[in-house]
Amino acid sequence: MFRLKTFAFLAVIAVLILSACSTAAPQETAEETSCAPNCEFTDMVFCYPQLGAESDWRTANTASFKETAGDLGVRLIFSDAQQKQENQISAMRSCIQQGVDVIGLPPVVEDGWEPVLTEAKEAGIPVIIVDRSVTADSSLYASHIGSDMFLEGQRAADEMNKLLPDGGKIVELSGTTGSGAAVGRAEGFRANLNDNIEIVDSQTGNFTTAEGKPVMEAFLKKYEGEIDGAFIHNDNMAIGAVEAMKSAGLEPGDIVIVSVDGTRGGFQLMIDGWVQADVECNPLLGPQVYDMALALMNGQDIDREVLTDETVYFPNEAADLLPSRKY
Ligand code: GYE
Repeated sequence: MFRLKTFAFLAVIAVLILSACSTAAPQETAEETSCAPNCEFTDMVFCYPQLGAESDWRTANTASFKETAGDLGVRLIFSDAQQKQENQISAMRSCIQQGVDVIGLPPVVEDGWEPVLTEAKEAGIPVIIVDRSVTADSSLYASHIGSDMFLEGQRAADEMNKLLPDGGKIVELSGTTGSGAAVGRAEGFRANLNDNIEIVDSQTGNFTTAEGKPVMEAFLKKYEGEIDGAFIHNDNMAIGAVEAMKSAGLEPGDIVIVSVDGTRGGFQLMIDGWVQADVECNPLLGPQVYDMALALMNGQDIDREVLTDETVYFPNEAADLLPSRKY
């Protein structure tokens, strides 16, 4: 009995010592990174608390960060917050505790990041806001790399104006409520939409196919025969919306659709005649973000805002371009 207790006691001590060793990484800061100014990618521990896996855009974004880390030799600490801000915040706190070199944050929503950004700043860990924006003061983070969501909304409206030159009634399937992507696209769209086009309803489909479908079903019931067009904030929701339109017996073009992302799914919808314009949003941000993270580790100057160069895709080129699409 005594021996058993002694053994158990020693075992507990051993586990405690081992776990202390594995979590007690040195607290490095950007300025104090010991390799600066000659840090290489193989010196970098990079934290990416991904916001979720809600869309093909997101899957491609995750793949870009994982594959590029593998190619460069960056040590990536990756997590998936399942579209919950509190999960992203705790993943960030864990990275701060581990003393990572740089954090890339793709924020699920815009508000509420001040406390954790302040904690990162106090720990000397630079944060690059990736993809969507935050409302926090820009002194709390190093830079933002991502799309101009307002411009995407404007581009979507320009296409809707061309599709409905005599005006009409449209619905909007918007992205996650409170996300920089949904807010920017909605505002940009309204800024450029012609006065003779009326947005009769707007509901969120949370950027997913599964949630986009019932939203469109409800629109079709509520405004039977009245809808001329739909602005849909991403291709995955467009896929769900088209399923609803098919079930309701609609044909391609009965309701014109402008979507966003330019994923393979969106290209297929253009080829099949359902989507008339797809505003590009590029998820392949890994290489750019790691380059900036390395510059930060080496104490170099960086741009405080880097917006992705994007375009609009149309059905007439969709079949030719689809085979070369990376996402
Ligand atoms: O458009 C959508 C994804 O934040 C730009 O998030 C991103 C958006 C993208 O779920 O498909």
